Amino acid sequence: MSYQPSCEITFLGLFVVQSFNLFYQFHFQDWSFMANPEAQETDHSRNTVFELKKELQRLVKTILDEDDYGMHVTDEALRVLSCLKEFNLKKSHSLSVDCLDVPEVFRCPISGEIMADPVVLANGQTFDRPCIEKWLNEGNRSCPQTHTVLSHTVLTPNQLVREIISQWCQEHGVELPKAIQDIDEDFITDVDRSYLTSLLEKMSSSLSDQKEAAKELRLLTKRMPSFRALFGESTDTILQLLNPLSPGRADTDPDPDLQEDLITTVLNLSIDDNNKKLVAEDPLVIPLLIDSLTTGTIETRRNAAAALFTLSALDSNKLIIGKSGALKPLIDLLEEGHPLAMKDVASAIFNLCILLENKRRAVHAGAVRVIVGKIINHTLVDELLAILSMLSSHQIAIEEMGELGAVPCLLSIIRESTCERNKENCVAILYNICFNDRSKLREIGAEENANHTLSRLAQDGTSRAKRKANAILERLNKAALIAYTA
Ligand SMILES: *[C@@H]1O[C@H](CO)[C@@H](O)[C@H](O)[C@H]1NC(C)=O
Ligand SMILES: *[C@@H]1O[C@H](CO)[C@@H](O)[C@H](O)[C@H]1NC(C)=O
Ligand SMILES: CC(=O)N[C@H]1CO[C@H](CO)[C@@H](O)[C@@H]1O
Ligand SMILES: CC(=O)N[C@H]1CO[C@H](CO)[C@@H](O)[C@@H]1O
Repeated sequence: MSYQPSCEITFLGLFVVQSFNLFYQFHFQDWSFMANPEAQETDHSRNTVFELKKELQRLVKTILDEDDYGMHVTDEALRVLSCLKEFNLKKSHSLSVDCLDVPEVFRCPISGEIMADPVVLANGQTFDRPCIEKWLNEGNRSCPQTHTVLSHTVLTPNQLVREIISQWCQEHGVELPKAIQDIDEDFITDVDRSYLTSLLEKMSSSLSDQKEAAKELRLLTKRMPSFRALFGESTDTILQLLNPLSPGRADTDPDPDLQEDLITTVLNLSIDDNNKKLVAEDPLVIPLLIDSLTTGTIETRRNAAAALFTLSALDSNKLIIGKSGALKPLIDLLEEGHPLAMKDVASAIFNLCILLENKRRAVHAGAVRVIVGKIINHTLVDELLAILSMLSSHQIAIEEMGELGAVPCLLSIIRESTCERNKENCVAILYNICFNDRSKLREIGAEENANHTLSRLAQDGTSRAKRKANAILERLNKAALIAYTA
């Protein structure tokens, strides 16, 4: 197992999948456990048998060698034997799970069985759906595990845990228990649909009605993916939702709580892949989100940035968002440096700058000055180096970095950081800088002669880092700036 699910992951559910995409982009790593090499199944069961035999050997040795071996040792030996027998009998790749060390977190806390349909309860605990439904249907309104009273009884599928369990089962040649089919979905959506309609109608009503409905919509779109999907059914729903914030109505600033709830609802709507196009192409939405980067509570501003990040998953949306002028206010918000908002803002900038035109826009909006300043101040270094590395293919960006003293800063990160990805980004940026500016090449050469930073990286960096470091060293050598000893 290369991956252990944690409580945070189960709780954050779908949004985490989004963030993992980002993580993936920042780190350019293979999220290989999601790819399913089915061909390895036979190998896995062969490995399982091998493990069982080794385990048996260990147990038998204990029994033979030690006088006071405990009862549990013989029990374990019996269990392993019966597993081997089962495997032999079936000659199939499907072992019963009793034969394996199932990670505790895969088991439903109620039944103790592997979860076929993991769902998240209101307090963030994960259970198998049939078990927790039975519990709730019996009239219980508390969490079976923590005994906290539940604020509601909506169950949210935990896709990530389901994915991880299914992957584990494949790897171990275990058949995943079949999930009991969900209750009639049409019925749910019919009820939801009329509820949504009634909430949206309140958006044209009094301020207190609007506020109450917005709170409810924020909760529903946060907790129920089916509710998010409902918004995708018609273009009018978004329009109705944002009615209180629409430019015609706003002679005064919107109520800050109402604005926060509505913008957060837009964020959570946008998590649904099927909504991304619809939401971003509504002429009202992107300008409103951009506006919300500069007005309202910090939560509003942060969620507006997060919504822009989520929506920018589509290239066509990256274009719309960039064209609408989102980069300048995002960079201003980054510069402002509110710890709550920084990460979402950096994610949005990163995603948008994948598009060449947006890279240019970001550079013209002063991204380099802000980012280099933050990195020098040791703020959000990992994320910002990834952005800076992306921008460093732009001529003006390179010149600015030189002027801002990026070179000694990047070299010191290579010297001191323990993060390979950061070192790689630093050397990639230095590579672009030194091919552009001879005086900077000299600066790098002086550091190299004193500290051998690049030579060291060329020996034990990642393969991309080695390549870049060697290219710089070669150039330094040609320019007779260092005594090159490869
Ligand atoms: C860096 O930190 C110092 C001290 O906290 C602060 O005065 C300065 O404005 C910061 N610079 C940037 C670019 O954030
Ligand atoms: C070499 O590294 C030290 C820190 O280890 C640093 O203070 C010094 O400035 C570096 N030398 C040059 C020429 O950059
Ligand atoms: C209806 C009901 O109360 N069901 C269960 C609720 O939780 C208790 C334990 O806290 C169970 O004993 C009940 O069966
Ligand atoms: C507070 C809020 O409503 N925002 C939520 C939007 O949805 C994501 C994912 O479900 C949550 O993490 C946010 O808290």
